[in-house]
Amino acid sequence: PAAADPHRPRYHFLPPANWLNDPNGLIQWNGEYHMFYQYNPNGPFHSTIHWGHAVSTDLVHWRHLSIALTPEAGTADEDGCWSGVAVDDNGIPTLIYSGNRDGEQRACLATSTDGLVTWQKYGDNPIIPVPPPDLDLVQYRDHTVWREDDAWYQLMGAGLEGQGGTVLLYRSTDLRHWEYLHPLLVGDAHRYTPIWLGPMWECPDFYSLGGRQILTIAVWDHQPQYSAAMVGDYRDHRFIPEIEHKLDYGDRHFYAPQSFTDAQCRRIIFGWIHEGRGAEAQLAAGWSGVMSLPRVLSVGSNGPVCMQPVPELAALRAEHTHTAAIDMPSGQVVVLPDVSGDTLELIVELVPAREGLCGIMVRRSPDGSEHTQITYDAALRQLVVDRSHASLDSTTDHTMHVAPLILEPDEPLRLHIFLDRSVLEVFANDRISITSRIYPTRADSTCVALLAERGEAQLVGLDTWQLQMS
Ligand code: DQQ
Repeated sequence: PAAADPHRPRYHFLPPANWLNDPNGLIQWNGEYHMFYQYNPNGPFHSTIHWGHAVSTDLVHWRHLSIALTPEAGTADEDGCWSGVAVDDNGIPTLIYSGNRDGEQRACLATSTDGLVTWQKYGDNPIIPVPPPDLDLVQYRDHTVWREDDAWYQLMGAGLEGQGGTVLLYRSTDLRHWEYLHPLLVGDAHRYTPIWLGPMWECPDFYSLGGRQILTIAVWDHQPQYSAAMVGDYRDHRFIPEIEHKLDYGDRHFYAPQSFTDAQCRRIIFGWIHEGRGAEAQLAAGWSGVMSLPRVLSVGSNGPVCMQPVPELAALRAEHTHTAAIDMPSGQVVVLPDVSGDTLELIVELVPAREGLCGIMVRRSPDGSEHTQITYDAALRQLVVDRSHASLDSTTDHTMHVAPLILEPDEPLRLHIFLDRSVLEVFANDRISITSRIYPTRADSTCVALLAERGEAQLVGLDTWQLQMS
């Protein structure tokens, strides 16, 4: 059933069937990229989680390997091997992950001696048997681990009851014995601006980039909300954030991201793209969850964390179409006769009218009854992915995704869009992204159109590629 499903992505990574959530253990080893992920081999739903595993030499083509971690009865991970990371311990590949037992998560360790294929769990798991005793924690799990001076440091995600999300800092000399230091940072769940950081932080990630220190977290409030980035300084083992923003404005469609540094010194990030259709539809499809495209992280000129699709994705490009400049009259939808498909890369440059709105429609049916709109509103200074007509199936997610975007006076709107059937990844002006899911019901919902409102807009140019996995 999975292969016949018209919503199943063609070039995004996902397991052959069943459930995927968070990216885990991202590492480049002997030139190969390894991706582990939260995986339920027994159905398209979150249950007893294993670690799936795949390798790639180019971040685009992945080869599935056997399951890396399996929950083991009578041990600290008997109910699941939850999220974690991979580190190079002096030549020994080592995983630190959350063992799930009786609804509680504890740090566990595993190592490999055959090039990351099979993993031996440490005999004394869990390596951190209890959370710090004097803290009243909402939840407590997930790890990021790094080397600093002569020691290993680790952050665990958590939440302080009545206060907010936090990350707890630990230190170790051997990765197996950990000393708790203090919270690196405590968020305030009662503060709503610039963004709400919620009661609990999952999947922390902590690294320096462009001379700044970055903390990314997944904001959890009984369920996944969104990923947030904080940019600031790391001094005396404390983190002082200066800037906070959503990492991707598709909210739960870019959740629990993890990043790593590759041999080219690029910081590369993947996120879990949550479904936007109900559990029943996921069961019928036989699969659930998609990995985002790999993105390169950078710190923007005025401070925020930016993500761009990796250049290697050009390997997917097949047939190319160029659409030359045209004027887009106000109040009209201009259907492009030469451009259509459901697995596309689009690079489009548009100039909105002052205070006007302009954009592009994808997955549009010829009669317009289905379409997804990606528009920029110059008056509101917002980029919007409008899914209100994305599908005639009313059980699918139709909410709007809105991102703030302030264009400089002479700056055109530049959209870089990856469409992969039900997956939509939109990058705008090299500084914001919106990841989304759409489930058109009609086989002919493959048209692309331009639109302008409240004044004439200009198409500067559009390049389209059909994308294909070779
Ligand atoms: N997913 C994992 C947890 C993590 C959550 C469980 C985030 O370790 O907190 O599958 O999506």
